[in-house]
Amino acid sequence: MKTASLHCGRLVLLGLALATAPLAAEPFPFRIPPKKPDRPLSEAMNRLYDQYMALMPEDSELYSNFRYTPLKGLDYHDGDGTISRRDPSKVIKVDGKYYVWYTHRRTTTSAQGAAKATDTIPSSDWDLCEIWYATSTDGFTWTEKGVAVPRPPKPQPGWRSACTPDILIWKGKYYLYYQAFADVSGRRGDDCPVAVSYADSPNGPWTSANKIVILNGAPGEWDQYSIHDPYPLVYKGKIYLYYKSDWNGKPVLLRATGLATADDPLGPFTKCPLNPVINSGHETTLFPFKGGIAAIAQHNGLEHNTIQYAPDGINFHVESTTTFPPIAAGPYVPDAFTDTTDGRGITWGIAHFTTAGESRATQHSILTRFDCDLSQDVNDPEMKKTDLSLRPEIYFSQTLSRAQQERITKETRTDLQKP
Ligand code: AAL
Repeated sequence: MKTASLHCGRLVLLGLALATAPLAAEPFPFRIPPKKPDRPLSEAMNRLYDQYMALMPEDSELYSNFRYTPLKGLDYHDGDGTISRRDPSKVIKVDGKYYVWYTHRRTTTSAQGAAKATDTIPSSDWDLCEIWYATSTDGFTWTEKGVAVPRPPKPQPGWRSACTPDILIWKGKYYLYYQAFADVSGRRGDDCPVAVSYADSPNGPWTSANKIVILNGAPGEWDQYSIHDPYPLVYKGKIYLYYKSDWNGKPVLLRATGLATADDPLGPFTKCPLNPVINSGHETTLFPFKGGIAAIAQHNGLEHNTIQYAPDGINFHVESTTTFPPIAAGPYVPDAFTDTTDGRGITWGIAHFTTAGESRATQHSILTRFDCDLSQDVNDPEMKKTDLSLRPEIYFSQTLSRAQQERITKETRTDLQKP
């Protein structure tokens, strides 16, 4: 009822505004004025001039569509579900080579759910995992180098599963932040904090800090159960570590992004008092852009499939909507750690698809390359197209469920009986 009365109130106010607004002297011009015209404007046209960096996708540095290319060089056991790679880190370049870290699962079966999980049977695709890494000299063909962070012995953080890594370079040292599961994912929920390991080289050896650096919130706080997708950047002289939490619980699980900052990679991290700072997304991707931070939010929330921008790294707003954004993207962000005040943006990276495999028995995740133009230094008009002209079969692949068909049949029968 509250929503309806709020909506009604807004309509009344809008009606009053329209009734009192001076009628426009003349119709809006054919050629879009480059600057906001001094005349009455609708909410939509006010927003076009006030909220966005550009007036059209072709001119927006924070709009892009996305293109995908299968990676070469990684073996998935013919897709039998026993190997999974997912949740890649950002890509870094060291001595003329690209590096990426990711969740690596190698188990005798695919994920079987919490009830059937054992010390060797995974509950989820990211259970019983380690962090592995791969290198490349072109971003398309990758050579797997092996384990970076193994599961440590119980009861060290991550003994059940170490997954969903991201990389930070700080004062010449390398830091891998990752979800440190101390229980079977899915037993209560996807509950975990974040731990960190460090090394002098991207090739390791990695030393575990053997401590939790991003703690779960206190009971009743939005991030009490899960600290997911740690995503460190260097901004304003500090480590800005963005993370996701699953909150609100049953019956509707929500996802949002929080921020914790520190002066030292091993903490202490201070959570932003305005958390959550992004109200949608899942494994949200972020990068320095001009003097602020940009984000790609996908999967969940009213603002999913949007590209957002926070001039201060905290207060994000939607800059554009997009389609088929990369999932769990780890972009190549050359200025991720340079504490830049003029972030140049991104053009490619690694992401994942969690829907590989012909059935649940073989379900696994695979890594993919994505390309885009969210860069001040590139102008690729093909990446600025909004109408992707997708073939009918893409749409027909989104079929009605049996329950939806039954509902529609019932509604249609009822409707046809009406006069
Ligand atoms: C991912 C991430 C986190 C979750 C699970 C593995 O997409 O959000 O890492 O725990 O799913």
